[in-house]
Amino acid sequence: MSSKLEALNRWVAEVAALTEPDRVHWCDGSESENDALIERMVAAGDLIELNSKTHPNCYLHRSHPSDVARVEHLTFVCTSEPDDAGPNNNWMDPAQAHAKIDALFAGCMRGRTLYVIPYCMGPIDSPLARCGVELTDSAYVVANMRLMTRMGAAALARIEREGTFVRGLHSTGELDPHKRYIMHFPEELSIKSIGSGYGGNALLGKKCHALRIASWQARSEGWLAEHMLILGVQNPKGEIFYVAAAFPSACGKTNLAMLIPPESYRDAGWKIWTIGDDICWMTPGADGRLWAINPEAGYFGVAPGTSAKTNANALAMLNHDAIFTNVAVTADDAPWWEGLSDAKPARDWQGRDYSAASGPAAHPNSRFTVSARQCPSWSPRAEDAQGVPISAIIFGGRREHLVPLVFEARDWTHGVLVGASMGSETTAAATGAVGVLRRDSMAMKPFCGYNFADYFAHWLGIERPGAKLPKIFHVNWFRKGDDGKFLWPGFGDNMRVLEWIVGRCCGSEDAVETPIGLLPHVEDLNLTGLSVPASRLDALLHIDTEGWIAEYESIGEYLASFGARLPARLREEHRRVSSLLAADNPEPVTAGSP
Ligand code: GTP
Ligand code: SPV
Ligand code: MN
Repeated sequence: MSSKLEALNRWVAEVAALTEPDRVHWCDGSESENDALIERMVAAGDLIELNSKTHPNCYLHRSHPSDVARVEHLTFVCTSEPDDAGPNNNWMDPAQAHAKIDALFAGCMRGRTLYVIPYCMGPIDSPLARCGVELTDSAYVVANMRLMTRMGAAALARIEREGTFVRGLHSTGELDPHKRYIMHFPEELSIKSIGSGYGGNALLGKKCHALRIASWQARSEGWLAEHMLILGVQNPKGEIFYVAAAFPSACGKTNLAMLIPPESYRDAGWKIWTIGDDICWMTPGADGRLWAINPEAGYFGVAPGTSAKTNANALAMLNHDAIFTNVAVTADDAPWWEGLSDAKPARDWQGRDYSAASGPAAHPNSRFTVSARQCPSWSPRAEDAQGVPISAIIFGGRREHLVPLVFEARDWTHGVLVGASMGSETTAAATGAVGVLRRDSMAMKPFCGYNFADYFAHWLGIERPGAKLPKIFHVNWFRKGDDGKFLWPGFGDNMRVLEWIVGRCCGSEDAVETPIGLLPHVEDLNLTGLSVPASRLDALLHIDTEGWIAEYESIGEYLASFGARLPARLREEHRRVSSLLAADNPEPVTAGSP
């Protein structure tokens, strides 16, 4: 097979000449194609069939133990000018990068099949959607791309019509961490990834295309490509407010996107609708509002911690037609992970007999892949070609200390500063140390395909005459008390914070001004049915002025690291909040004091 688009045929031929596969397979996305692929993977041991009674059409994949997460240190943005990639990215000269990675691609598909995967990010008929083609030698990638994107014949037809597409070349190579690179060429709208078969390293439609390349395109075309979930909050009057939220990897997007409100809320008629759990593309509409689509068609979600108590919607969609990666299994071949249930794991994520001595049964970054439509709270608006209008943007991270449960930015400029200043303790979603506080602006540190200084300027520039922009908030579900335990119950109870946020958007909720932004009074939060002592609620909303002064000093140093390219407006906004904090300090530190 081939396509009607000569440019595509030529590229596939070039890649085949370089990588020397035994055969080339053009994916049509059909069920029969998927069935055949799964059958072959099961025969080869790449997939393990799970219990077909409790989990029909569910499979387990065990990735190489050295290939279990994104690799930020091996991820590059290759622009002609190093400053266009910025201090937030690893940079390599494009010609040098091509030479280095092409040497690894040479002959790497001998004995393998080269799969051609045409895919569409976003509803297939949406003007906001964009297409790509991934060439890969991994059948596991094909099966995942089929769930995560609109993949196959319809996407190919659109690509042939439009004539343009993002080019992604992927090979698992030798799965050798020393021969692993994830390279982006935004000026050429292309991606080359070798040496990993895992998640965002290998499913190129996701972080590589829909965030790194798309963020670059979005800047030049006047829209935003963000690491955000999208949900709809339906109130008892039946009105639905759409909210987008950016939290870093493994900080709660999937869980918030599928939230089940507490009983008292459900009884009153509240409901949460899920549009997306990881990526949001937002475009200013003719009415001045931001209109958002979820470019993905499935979820690649964190398994550990997912339970009937924390995320019943996720659990409900995982009992059929799902792929599990690096989870444990029980004696009767059901998937298992820490936090799921009291059942006992029989084999761990590496297939070894489970022993508590060899660490967690499921890898901390083990994941499930499943079609979005299987989610009980899936919103049909996820297929709306125009997207949904966004009323509020929420930033948030994992902060054990200092950062209150919720606050609201004064205006768009302040909101951009709040997003740019985000900090979060690192998680297992990327290789490296876990629990280390780092700046992760807009949760895009690993995903922005260009200089953060220019990205902040682009965000500020979204505010134009006539714009009706969403209000911006910051949340922290992860503040801990002196006992080292989370102060806030989180999960379904986050609804209480969402209600305040939506209320602020329509002017029905009160707030108190502080130097860092607007906070609810404890009594502004609906706490019906919640048994959290008043002292803990006070702690959750407490502002430690001295701690915030230190935080703003550290934010100032971070912003200064972007040099002269940092927008002056952001620097001024930082100065404005810093002086409010200084004025608020009950015991200002005077020079020369002991
Ligand atoms: P990526 O897919 O990596 O982008 O992650 P994500 O942002 O979608 O995170 P996810 O919702 O999968 O949550 C990651 C981990 O945080 C899981 O183990 C959750 O159980 C836990 N988590 C999510 N929400 C909350 C919360 O409100 N409180 C607490 N304490 N933990 C939470
Ligand atoms: C993340 O790390 O933010 C993810 C998982 O969503 S991955 O697709 O591996 O990037
Ligand atoms: Mn993510």
